[in-house]
Amino acid sequence: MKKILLPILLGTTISLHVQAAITVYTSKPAWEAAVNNTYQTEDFSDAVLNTGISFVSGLPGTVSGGLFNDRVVNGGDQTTWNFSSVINGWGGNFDLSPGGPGQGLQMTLELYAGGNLVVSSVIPNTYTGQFWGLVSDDLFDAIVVRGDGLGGTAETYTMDNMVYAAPVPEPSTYIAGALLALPFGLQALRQIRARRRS
Ligand SMILES: [Ca+2]
Ligand SMILES: [Ca+2]
Repeated sequence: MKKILLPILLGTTISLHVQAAITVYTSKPAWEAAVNNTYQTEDFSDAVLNTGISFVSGLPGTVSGGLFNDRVVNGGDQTTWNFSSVINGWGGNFDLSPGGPGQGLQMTLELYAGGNLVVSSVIPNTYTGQFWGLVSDDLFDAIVVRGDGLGGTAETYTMDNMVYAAPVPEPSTYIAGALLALPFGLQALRQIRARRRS
């Protein structure tokens, strides 16, 4: 969740702090709302993936039965999903019951700007098809799925209806929108613009 602190001292001083963050959603409607209902879905109905997405898997993973099937191991086999253009949202319906509950799944974002971010929330090994998704303040173009350490020696799982979203609107629009949403926000924006012109 974007945290915006807006101390407004009678319109004379405006300080704005935006903290980078990853927000995890276990409700698909909430995730959809967070990406403004603008996203694409790969439903794995056949082995031909949507244009611009691909995966590299150690096992390797397969598309069969209308699902993506894979097995990952903490410190071993992992799966990397690559996107040809940057995204800020990703998710899917995960079933970790195949092979029994195992290590759980841990995600790492490979950031477009360089470096990576480990997502602190993992997909628990109790998932049997529920939605799990995230939205990141930092754009990314790949996501790595690894085994976590919840139990057992691996995690065999399926994923269906993988969703991914490109960032809209632009960050400057977020800030303007946040200002407008606050009392006196419109007045503050006008004062900023007036100050810029003077
Ligand atoms: Ca499917
Ligand atoms: Ca499993």
